[in-house]
Amino acid sequence: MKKALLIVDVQNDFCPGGALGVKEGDKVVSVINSIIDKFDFVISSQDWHPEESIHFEKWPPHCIANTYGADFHPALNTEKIGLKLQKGTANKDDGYSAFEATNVSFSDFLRKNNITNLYVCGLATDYCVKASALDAINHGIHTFVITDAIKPVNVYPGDDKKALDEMYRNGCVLVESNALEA
Ligand code: VGL
Ligand code: ZN
Repeated sequence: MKKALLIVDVQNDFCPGGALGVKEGDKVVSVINSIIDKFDFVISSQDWHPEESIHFEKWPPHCIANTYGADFHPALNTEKIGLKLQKGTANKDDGYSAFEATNVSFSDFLRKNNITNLYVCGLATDYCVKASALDAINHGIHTFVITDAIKPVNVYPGDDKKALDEMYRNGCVLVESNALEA
């Protein structure tokens, strides 16, 4: 039994002032930094879009590969990250889920490293956190969502509550960071 932390899309463009800034998106950083030592593995995902994508028919352009907007928030402790996933790299899909990473197979990594428990945090609750958590459940992983280490886009008010509900109904365990064991 190994446990891994998945840090979803804690990137400049999803933080206040960014191209798709999430309200208080930067607030997850200190929470994530405070729990990062509690896991056998730390994995990040990054939205890593081409300049042109059907994704940008729904969203303002953001997280273009190899730009400042696609970088991690500068205060995020990235030292422990052992696997960096890049997703949304094609121009014909959204690539919301970390399991859609194209640079490496996330599911192979989980299997090869006997990772049975995955703790999901980051941005945004109602898109990439949700898609990644639901995919993890579908891969038979015990999936936990750290509720004080996520923030929503909330295109429609209440999308965050709906997303948490959907994750819970599908078997995700909702936990707070202060309840995590060492
Ligand atoms: C995301 C909207 C568009 C996310 C990515 O990381 O949740 N949301 N692209
Ligand atoms: Zn995106």
